[in-house]
Amino acid sequence: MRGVLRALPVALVGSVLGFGVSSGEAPVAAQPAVPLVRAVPTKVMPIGDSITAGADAAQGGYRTDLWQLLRADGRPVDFVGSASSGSAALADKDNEGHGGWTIEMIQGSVVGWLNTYQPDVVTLMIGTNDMHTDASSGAAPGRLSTLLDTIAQTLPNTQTFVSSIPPINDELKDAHVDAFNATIPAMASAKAAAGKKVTFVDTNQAFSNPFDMADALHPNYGSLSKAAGLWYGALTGQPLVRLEAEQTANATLTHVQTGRITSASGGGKARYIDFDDSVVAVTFQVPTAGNYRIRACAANGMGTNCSHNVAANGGPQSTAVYPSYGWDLLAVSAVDVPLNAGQNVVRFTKGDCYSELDAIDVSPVPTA
Ligand SMILES: [Ca+2]
Repeated sequence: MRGVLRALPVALVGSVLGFGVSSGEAPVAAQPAVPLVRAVPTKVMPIGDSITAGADAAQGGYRTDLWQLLRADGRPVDFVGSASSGSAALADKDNEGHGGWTIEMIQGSVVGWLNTYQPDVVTLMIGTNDMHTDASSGAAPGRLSTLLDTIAQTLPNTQTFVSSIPPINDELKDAHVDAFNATIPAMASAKAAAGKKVTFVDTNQAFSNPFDMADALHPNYGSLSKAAGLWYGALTGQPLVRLEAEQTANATLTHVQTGRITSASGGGKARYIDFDDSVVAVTFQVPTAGNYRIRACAANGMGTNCSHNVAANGGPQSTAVYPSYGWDLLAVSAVDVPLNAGQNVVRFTKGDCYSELDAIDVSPVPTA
């Protein structure tokens, strides 16, 4: 599987990270939709409903951490749209997320948006309100197909990434969600085969636990942070692997506390990394030696920049610096470290003041 953790026998320590690289598989040479280098910023238009507008603690949906991940690479990017929402963690708040909107409502406005803002990339996640309000949710795939065709006809060079939608905490409605989501991969493939720039992104997998939802319809911030990593992988061609800092399958915690925090990624964080001997030692395996990018996702409510010291395998110490966005939000800080083929231990220790480590996102250092 691409970019996901594989469960391992207990005898092996830590997780094995796969990054879509396997022997015999031809490398994909396509330029990422949001590249590292571009003369002008890549314009990204997030289109959707309240989940995209931001019904979570950060009021920015997946946009908050997608923005942070793209910026952590230094990618020139410009979110565009007629709406604006988000917290201090999201510097570029422009979007086309519209609370309560169905696919048909997006259809009614999308041509105007596209002509006005001329996005290079569209991220589209829509259909939850169709499942929630429409007894004929079976018509939703046809409407989504029409919407994708409209986008492709209006801006043929724009790359559209269409996502599955999150679950709904209602058995009947969630069955409709599953049926709707199941139609999207083949729909996207058929558009692509017809020369339209459409790619499927399965972000539904980020919302697999009951605590991933803030309410019946809306994912919470932590799970939207997971979804942001999936969007990032699609837009950059560089899949991330997320390792939850609080989970003992990933990390050995010394003089650190954990606890259930329902809004956090994975339902918890490594907290009170506040002593000289506090350590979060994240252990995992990578298939090949090289330089890897660790995106540390940490909460900082101290009102000033705080940091962790980060070192891989006892090597040189780097510093992950986190702006203060509050204890319920995350700041994403990238640190590049050399890793060995096989097992690695990346240690996080107390730096300036105090931050809570929620998760790390790992990939080889991107080159495009
Ligand atoms: Ca976590």
